[in-house]
Amino acid sequence: MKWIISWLFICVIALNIHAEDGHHLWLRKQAPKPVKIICKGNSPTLSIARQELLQGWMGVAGASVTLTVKRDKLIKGDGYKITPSEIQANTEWGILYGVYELLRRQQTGETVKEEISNPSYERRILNHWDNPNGTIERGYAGYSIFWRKGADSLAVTEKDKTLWQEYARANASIGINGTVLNNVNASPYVLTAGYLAKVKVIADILRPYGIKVYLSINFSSPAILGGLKTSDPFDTGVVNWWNAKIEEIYTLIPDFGGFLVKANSEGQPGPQDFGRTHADGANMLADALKPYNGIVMWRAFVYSPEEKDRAKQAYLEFMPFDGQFRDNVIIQVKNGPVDFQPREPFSPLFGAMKKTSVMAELQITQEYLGHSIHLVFLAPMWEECLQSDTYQEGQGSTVARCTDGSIYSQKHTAIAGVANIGLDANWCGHHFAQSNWYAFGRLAWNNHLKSEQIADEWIRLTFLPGQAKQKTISESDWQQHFYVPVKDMMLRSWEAAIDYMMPLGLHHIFAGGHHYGPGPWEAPKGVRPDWTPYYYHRADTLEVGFDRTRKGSDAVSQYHEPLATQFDDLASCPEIYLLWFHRLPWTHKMKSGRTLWDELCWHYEDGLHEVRDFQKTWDRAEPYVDAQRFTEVQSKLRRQYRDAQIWKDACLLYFQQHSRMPIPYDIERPVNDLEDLMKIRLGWSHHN
Ligand code: BDP
Repeated sequence: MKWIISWLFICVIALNIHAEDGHHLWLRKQAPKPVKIICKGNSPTLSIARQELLQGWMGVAGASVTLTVKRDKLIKGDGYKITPSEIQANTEWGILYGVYELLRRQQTGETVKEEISNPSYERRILNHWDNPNGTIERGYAGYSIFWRKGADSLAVTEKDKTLWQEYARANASIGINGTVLNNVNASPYVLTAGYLAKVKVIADILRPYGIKVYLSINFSSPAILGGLKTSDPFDTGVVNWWNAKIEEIYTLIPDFGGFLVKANSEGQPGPQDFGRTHADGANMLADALKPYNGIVMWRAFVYSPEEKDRAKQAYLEFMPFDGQFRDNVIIQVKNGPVDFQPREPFSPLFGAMKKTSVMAELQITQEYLGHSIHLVFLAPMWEECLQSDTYQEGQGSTVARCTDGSIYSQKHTAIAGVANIGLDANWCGHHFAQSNWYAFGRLAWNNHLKSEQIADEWIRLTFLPGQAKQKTISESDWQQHFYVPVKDMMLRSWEAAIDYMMPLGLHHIFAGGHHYGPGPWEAPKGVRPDWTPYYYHRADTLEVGFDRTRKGSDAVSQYHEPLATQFDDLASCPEIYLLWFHRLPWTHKMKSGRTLWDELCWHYEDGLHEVRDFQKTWDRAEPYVDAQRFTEVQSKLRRQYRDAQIWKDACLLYFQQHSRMPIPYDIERPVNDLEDLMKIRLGWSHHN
C-alpha cells in the first residue's frame, strides 16, 4: 500500500512538472540545434549571451555566430547590428539584446537580413507598486516577488534568487533595462540599511542582464528616518542627509539608477509642504545624484479637490517650471490627463514641456481594465497614445517623438510601465496578461512597433504547436484555427472593454476603491467629489458628459492647435472622446444618425457581444493549446462575460433613469435589476 502511495505521489509530481502553468512566459524550451559561437570577450553578460544561443538556437544546424563588441557610428546606446551569423554592438548588453532578437526571429520564422536596431529610449523601466510587506498596490497576480510580510521580509532565499534571475532574463529578452522595486506611495523604510542590503542582492542578480535598480522614495525621509525637524529641500541638514544616504546607496550599488518620486500627490509628502516647488524638490535630489550619474523621475500625477477640472491640473502645475529642472530630472507623465482610464486622450504635457525631459508612464497592471480577470491586450492603447500627434513642433510631433529625443534634445530619455507581476506561477494572474508585459518591453525598445506585430510575436513565442492538446497539427491548421483567430481576439479586446465599460469618452465611472466594477451612481456624499463617478459623467435628465470646451473648463486649450479647435468643435471632435470633451443632450445626433443615447446603448451591447465571441474563439482553439492554459483562460473568459453583462446592465439602467429613453428594442434586455447591482459591494476579488 505504502509503495502505491509513494508511486502515485511521484506521478503527481512528474505530472506537475510537465503541467503548463505559464511560468515560462514567451521563453519556451525546445530542443535546440547545434551552433558554434565565436566570441573573444568573457564576462557574466557574454556568458549569458552564449548560453542563450546554445540553449535556444533554432537556425541552421551547425552554423557559426560571431559576437563582437565594437563601436559603430550607426549603432546607438545598447542597440545592435544583426545578420544571420553575426551580432555586433557597442556594449555587452547590446550583444545580449541582439541574441534575443536573433532567437526570436528564428522562433517566429521572421527573416533576418543585415539590420541595425537602436532602442527608442535610453531607459526602459518597470515600476513595481510593491510594498515592503509584500502586498502590491493594484497588483492582481499575488504577492510581491521582492518583498514579503513578517519577520523574514528581509531574508533572501535561493528560491528568491532563482525567481529574480528568471525575472531578469524575461525583461532582458524584451529590452527592459530598469526596475523600480517599490511602490510610488513609498515607505521611507526602504532607505534603511536592512532594505538597502536586500536591494543590493537584487541589483547583483539583475546586473548581468543589463537591468539597473531604482527606488521610489518618500520625500519626508530625512524627518522620519533621520530624525530631522524638517524635510525642506532648502535646509542644509536635509541636503546633507540625502547626500549621505545617496553615498551609502552607491557604495553598495555603484550602478544604482536613481529615484522615482510621487510628491504632493494623493497625500504623499513633498516640497510644497515647506513652501517649495516641484522644481526645488526634484533639483535638490538631482544634484545629490548627479556625481553618480543617477536620475530623478519626478511624477506629474497631481490633482486636488479644489481644481474644477482634474484633467487640467498636471499641466497647470508643471508648465510654469518648464526649463527649470536639472538635466538629470525626467518628468514622468501618465499617458492620459486623468488616470489610466480605459481610454483617454494623451496628456497635454507631452510635447508642451519643450525644455524639460518628459517620459510616459503606462500602466501594465489592469487597474481600470478588468484586473487579471479580463483578457485585454493593451498594445493598441499604448500605440494610440504614442502615435498621437501633439502638433507642438508641426505635424508629426507624436508623443513618441516628443519623448524619445527625436524632437527635443533631452539629456535622458525613458519610458515606464507599472508592472503586472506577482508571485503567481504565471507571473501576471492571466495568461494573456503576459502579453502586456511583453508589449511594454517591445514598445519601449521600438516605439513605432505596431500592435499587430507584437501580438504576432507573442502568440508564436507563447503557444507552441508542439504543446497543443491535439498531437498532430499541421502548421496551416495551427495558423488558421489558432493563430489568426486568437490574434484577432487580442487586437479587438481593448476596444471591447471600452465598449462594455466606458464608451464614447465616458471615464472614471468605477465603483470607489477597487476600480473593477461599475458605480456610475456614486455621487459625492462625504467623499471628495473628484473621487466619485458623478464628477466625471454629470448625467441629468437633459445631458451627459464633462464640458471641457472653451465654454466649459477649457481643458481643450491645453492642446496645441489644430487639436484645441478640433476637440472644442463638436463637428470635428473624434467620437471616441466625445463625452470627455463635451456635455451633450441625450438626443444629440451622432455620425451614425442615431441619438447619443441609442449609440451609447449599442456600444455596451457590442462590447458584451465581443466577449461572447472571444469565448467562442477560445473554445474552438481548445485542440491547439495545452489543457491547463486552455481551462484557465476559458474560466476567466466566463467571468469576464458575466461581469461585462453587469457593466452593461448597470450603466444602461442607471443612465436610463436620466435619459428616460427606451433601450433600442434590437438590443438584448438587461438581465439584472439596478437595485441589486447597486448593492454589489466588492466581491470583485483580485483572484478569480
Ligand atoms: C491611481 C491608483 C493609486 C496610485 C495612483 C498613482 O488608484 O493606487 O497610487 O494612481 O499613480 O490610479 O500614484
